[in-house]
Amino acid sequence: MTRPAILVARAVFPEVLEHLGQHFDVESNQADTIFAKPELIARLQGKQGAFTTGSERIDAEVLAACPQLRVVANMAVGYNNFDIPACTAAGVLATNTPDVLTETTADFGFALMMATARRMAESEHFLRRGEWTRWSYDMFAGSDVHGSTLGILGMGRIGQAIARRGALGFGMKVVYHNRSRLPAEQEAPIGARYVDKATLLREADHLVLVLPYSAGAHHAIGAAELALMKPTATLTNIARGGIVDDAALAAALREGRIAAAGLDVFEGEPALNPALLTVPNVVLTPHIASSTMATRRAMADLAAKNLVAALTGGVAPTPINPEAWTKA
Ligand code: 8YV
Repeated sequence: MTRPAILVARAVFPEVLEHLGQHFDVESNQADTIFAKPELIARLQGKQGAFTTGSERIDAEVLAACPQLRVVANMAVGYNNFDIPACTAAGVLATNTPDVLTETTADFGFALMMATARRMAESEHFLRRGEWTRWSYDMFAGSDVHGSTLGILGMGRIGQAIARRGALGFGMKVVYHNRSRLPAEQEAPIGARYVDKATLLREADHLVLVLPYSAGAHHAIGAAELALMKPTATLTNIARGGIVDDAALAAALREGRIAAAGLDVFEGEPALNPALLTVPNVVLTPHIASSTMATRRAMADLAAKNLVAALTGGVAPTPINPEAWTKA
């Protein structure tokens, strides 16, 4: 029996490649080239499966050019690189990696929020430049995290994990906005209060964005939203580039309309809006919120598990569009 063929579109743990090799004919990319669309299409020819990351866009054009493709397994919880309706229409099962990265990503979101509130990057840069010559009473005075109001936009698994850290570890009051309100039994242990978006923006001392990207979430935080925030507030984005209007944010930071921002994701990343590099009150990290060795390995393992199950007659553990395969 011929084995299914798959493309692993980016470099991955060698152990995961080896595991995939037990089930599939694998074309790998350990050189980690990022394939432009024509090359991605060319490499997907004859492949039933693809192991992807956020850098591979699977859209109607790719699907039409690769009619033998049956499964696309993303090594990420977010899947805005997939056109899900197009995948479903093409009978292509799409999978992602929820749960395994929740706590790690929440740790990072909380750390980035704290680094932002306490001006860690800005003060470290000052020190490295050799500018620290004496103590002064208000040197890099930031704002407290403990006891303040934590605002969460997007109260999914990661949002709830950040809220738990804030409420239970730091005595923060939690306000949140989400498409739907949490059941009372999930709100109660962390004292989370559901508010409309404008109230969230007005009340938060530290606002953390954890919502998935969709066309509707594009520039969910722009100049008008930033204008509602307290001038002492911080904004942390660990969700997706494009949810924040980075140009509007850079202007707000420069003009002191909010105190500071922590950003792990950017519009058009890995390129950055150059204005963000010129404002001091922003902590910038290169999309690493899920990046611990254990969690990246768990994500890769889950993506591999999805491919193996789906292409060898099993049931993929974390499908996004299970209906893709149940339709006639
Ligand atoms: C990934 C992420 O590292 O899971 C997600 O949605 O944003 C990150 O954990 C990134 O998407 C690469 O696939």
